[in-house]
Amino acid sequence: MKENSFVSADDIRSAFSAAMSVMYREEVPAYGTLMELVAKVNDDTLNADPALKERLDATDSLDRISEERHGAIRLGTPAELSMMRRVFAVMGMYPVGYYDLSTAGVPVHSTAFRPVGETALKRNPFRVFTSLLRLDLIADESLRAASEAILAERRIFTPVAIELAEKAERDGGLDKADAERFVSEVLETFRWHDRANVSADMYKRLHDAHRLIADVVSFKGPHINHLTPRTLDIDQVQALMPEFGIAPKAVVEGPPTRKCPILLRQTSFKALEEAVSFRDGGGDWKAGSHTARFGEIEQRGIALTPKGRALYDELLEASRKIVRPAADGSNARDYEAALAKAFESFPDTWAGIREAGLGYFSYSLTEKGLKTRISDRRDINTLIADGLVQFDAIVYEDFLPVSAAGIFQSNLGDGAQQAFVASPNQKRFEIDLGATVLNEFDHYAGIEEASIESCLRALTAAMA
Ligand code: OOG
Ligand code: NI
Repeated sequence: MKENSFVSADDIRSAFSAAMSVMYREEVPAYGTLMELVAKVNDDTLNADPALKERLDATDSLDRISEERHGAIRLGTPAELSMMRRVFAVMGMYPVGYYDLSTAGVPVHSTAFRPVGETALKRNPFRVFTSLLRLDLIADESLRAASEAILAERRIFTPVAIELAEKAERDGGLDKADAERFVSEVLETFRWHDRANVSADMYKRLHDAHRLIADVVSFKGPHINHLTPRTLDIDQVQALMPEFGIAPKAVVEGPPTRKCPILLRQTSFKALEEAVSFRDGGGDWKAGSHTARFGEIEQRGIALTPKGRALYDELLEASRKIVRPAADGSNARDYEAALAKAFESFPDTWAGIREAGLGYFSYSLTEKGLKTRISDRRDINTLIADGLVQFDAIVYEDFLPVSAAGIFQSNLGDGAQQAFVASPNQKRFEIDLGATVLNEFDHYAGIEEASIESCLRALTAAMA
């Protein structure tokens, strides 16, 4: 049989994230400035720490260290969400995790489309945090109906993008020419449109109901609202943003600075007010503005077990009971201090985290283990004590609802926060998505178990 000439999903995703980066830097110049700052801080960090450089060189692609790790979009209808799932699948991105943001005053629920296997993540970890607007949380019935009608009219995918996604599903992939066309057609969905779909009056009604509703309903498509490169020193980028002429959000979301990083820390520059125009009847346009797009940075640490995550949630909440970060940054120092204090009870050595069962680790054979054979299956702690097996943290590849809410909030304006009745509805989300989402905890546990199993298999195998 003839070898197929399909481009790998990983390569399509890489091309897509690179194209998106170029487009977004053109659309939002402040994002280009953030990228420069991140590259500088990453360089400085690596130069100051040769051991870190060596370690990253062995495990990551150093030359791509400052590239985008994620972006985010907000969709309006179930049909958009399920088509988006099919489009992302062509790029090897699958829905992982369910995030309910209604508790945090944002009328959406979300998943993250991301590569799943280790090879795919290494090749290019780009993911897209994807939210679906929940009109069911909007009290005003007439506004809800009007929003539904407006959304029902729009087509966020080009016909060619849909056609190529269908072709990829049918044939099992895309050849080079189709893959290139696919990337450029799909990019159209994420493009900014400065001409709104609605009148200024309608925009105001939507905006008064919730800024996020205005952002989703008023435009032709789900413009990418931020991209997020990886930084090796998030505190340093946060501190330097003002010097580079960009305004950081008040505080870094997530855990405090630690020796052994856990989960995910992220911060952003505040969304920019941009000129848009509204339909003004008879083909005329009326000038106005809209605030939605920003730039973010992230730094990742170890994936936590349910026990570790519960401790994280508990400590985060405890610190926020002492100081709730104000949007204007006025109590940022106090918040950082309260957070650091609360997290003193979270072990800060890899061995401590492992022994307490708080994090997921990947196990491998030591030099001694490689030269040793055993006749019995020992438990993992014994193998470590015997010096046969070592462990490395598994990196958290997902998101955090409290942090995501903080990112949403600081970019929806610092004004009044709205309260919704908490109403997670993963079932509904999955019906709309047309698939179930992967449970991130099961996934990390699976990686950990597989690594233990492979150590045991090697150790108990017959000597060659
Ligand atoms: C998404 C915010 C969530 C993150 O990094 O937690 C997010 C949005 O503003 O649409 O991207
Ligand atoms: Ni983000």
